[in-house]
Amino acid sequence: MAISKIKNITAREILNSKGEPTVEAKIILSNGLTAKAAVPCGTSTSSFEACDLRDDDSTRFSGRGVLKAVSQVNEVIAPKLLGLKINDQALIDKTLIDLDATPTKKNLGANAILAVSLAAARAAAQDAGEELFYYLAKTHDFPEPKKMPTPLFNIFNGGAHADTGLDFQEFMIIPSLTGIFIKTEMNNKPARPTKRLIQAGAEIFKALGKILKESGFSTEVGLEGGYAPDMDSSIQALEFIMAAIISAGYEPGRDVNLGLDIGSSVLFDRGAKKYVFRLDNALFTNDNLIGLYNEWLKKFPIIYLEDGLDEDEWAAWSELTSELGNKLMIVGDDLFATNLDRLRRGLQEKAANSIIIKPNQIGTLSETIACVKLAQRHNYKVIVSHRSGETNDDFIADLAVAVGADYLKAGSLSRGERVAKYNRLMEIEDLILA
Ligand code: 2PG
Ligand code: MG
Repeated sequence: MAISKIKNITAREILNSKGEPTVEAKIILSNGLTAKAAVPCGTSTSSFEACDLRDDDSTRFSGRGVLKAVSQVNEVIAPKLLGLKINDQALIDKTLIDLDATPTKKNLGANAILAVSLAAARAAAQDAGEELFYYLAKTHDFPEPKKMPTPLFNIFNGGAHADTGLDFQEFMIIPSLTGIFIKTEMNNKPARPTKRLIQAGAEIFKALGKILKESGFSTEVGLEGGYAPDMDSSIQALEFIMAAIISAGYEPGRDVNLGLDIGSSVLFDRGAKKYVFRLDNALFTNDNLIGLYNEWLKKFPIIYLEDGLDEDEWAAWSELTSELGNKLMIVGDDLFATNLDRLRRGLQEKAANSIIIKPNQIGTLSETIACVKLAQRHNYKVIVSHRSGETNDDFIADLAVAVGADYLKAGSLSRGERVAKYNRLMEIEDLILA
């Protein structure tokens, strides 16, 4: 089959789920097929992420417009890529990287670059007449996708993702297939395991809403669709979640475990080298915090701890991993920023055992996949993740399945831009198991 070439590339400014501008790119192929991709944007971003290009024009969107990034696609990127074969993702991404020529992609903007890189992959899959997850796996030398990632549902939003004073950023529930099978399916494997996990997540989310309401708390949601009430402490939030799991008919620790994204970099006072927890009215050193996590592990079925420490406290991360790494996933997000160099350092220093993968932290699909491969070679658990500012683009669901990720982290069971990813995951499961 003849491979199509890139005939046209255009970009436009659209809005993300925070009501802020972002970039959407569209590619038209020589055979007339078209594909689009839109990029997300973080709130509690790592200092080591690739840079979005913003307009800095205070007369529009408080300076957050992306018209410059759009024009980088239309005027600078498009002319260089026209005529390239759409199936050569490596060349497309290399051209983008070389054209930008900065380590942080600040010239063209990571938002401009990623929109084109992802749209190209989608166009190539269409050109091949294949599903995106299948095409990505095949063309990047992953085994044929058979295994689905476990979803991580963030049902309480705090930190920089809500205005509630809850210091920790994300409280997640992690339904476990083994537990749920034993309890509710009498050892019969459900025909569609991912659907069953998503069902459990949604039931617990609803149960939590009911309990919060009955207890006089708000059921408004934060940036990622999790509840965001004013709580007295992080422990109280965890206790509410435990109650919701039970009320929905599941058993904590067997059917459903817990995960936390502390988002601790935004709490860290670098001068004083202390974490400032306003809600608990406390200052913590790295050691205090590791001790606190240790205590919590005794009380709650926590199996996942993301950004438990500041993004540049390498020695403390190594200590955390050596103390708790055999009991739970120590997950680097801001720490690694989907960056190969930072992951290499982490591997050397035994700083973690799991990594968050966010394409927009690094800016191209090829670099994202290189980071996944290095992590997998070292037996790291891989979590493909959304951002707090999302669009309805569901590319990450396909990416997670294609690379055989252990988890997909896409927020709560509410807000269209969050459930879009879970809905695509269920669609993929149907395709794989058909
Ligand atoms: C995180 C992400 C997504 P943000 O910290 O893991 O949940 O948040 O996109 O704001 O960086
Ligand atoms: Mg995080």
